[in-house]
Amino acid sequence: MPRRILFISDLHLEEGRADITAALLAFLDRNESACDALYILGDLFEVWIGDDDSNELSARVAKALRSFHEAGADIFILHGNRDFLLGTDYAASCGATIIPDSIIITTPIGPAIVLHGDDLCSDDVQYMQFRTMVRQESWQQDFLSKTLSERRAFAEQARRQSQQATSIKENAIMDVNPAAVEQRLREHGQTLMIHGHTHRPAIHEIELEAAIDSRNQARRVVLGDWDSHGWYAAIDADGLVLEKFPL
Ligand SMILES: [Mn+2]
Repeated sequence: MPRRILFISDLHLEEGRADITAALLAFLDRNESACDALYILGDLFEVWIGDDDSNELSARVAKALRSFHEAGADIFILHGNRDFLLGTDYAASCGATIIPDSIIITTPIGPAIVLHGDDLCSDDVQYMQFRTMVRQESWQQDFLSKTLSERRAFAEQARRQSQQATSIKENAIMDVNPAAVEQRLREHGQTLMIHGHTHRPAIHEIELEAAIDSRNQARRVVLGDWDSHGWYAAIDADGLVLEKFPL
């Protein structure tokens, strides 16, 4: 049983944001040897076009994660909607294991379901179609067989289209669908959910429509994106906290 678990997501690391990379390295330093497991719940990187696209940023991050792992923490990486192509080669270089979306984990306060959260935004039909396409093994194999410059061009175009679409979509569509949340909890028989993606950090106490495992309430923890602040959730025997710190 891990004694202290940390959760982060949505760092959106990129060359142009050296401050966020520095904040991650400092965060790892502060928590080294004081953490048994680190869960990265998606969008560690702003863009990921394949493990063969090696660069200074990914090498630095891998080195820092690896030494964090060697100091005693298991590291788990879950795919986000931006870095879903992050592969087992890169994860291995980080001393990390890739875990599937909506997996149940053990924590000092009981089991929890962890996920990126993008597939809870089910009102965004257009995005859900895109997600289904790019999560297919065949699509990914085809994409990864293209040259790096072809992949870069595709990623840039997808990003522009997503930004345009996001600016005209209603605010509510961009958040999770409450029925999808309860359904996901019920499918897995869980009453604690931790995710990122929406950039709306909060701890939500949910009154369930119908009891799950004889409980009428569930808790949904939303991690924050790293921008002006870094965000993390921590669980130990004393409970769960959601914290932020200035970058
Ligand atoms: Mn995301």
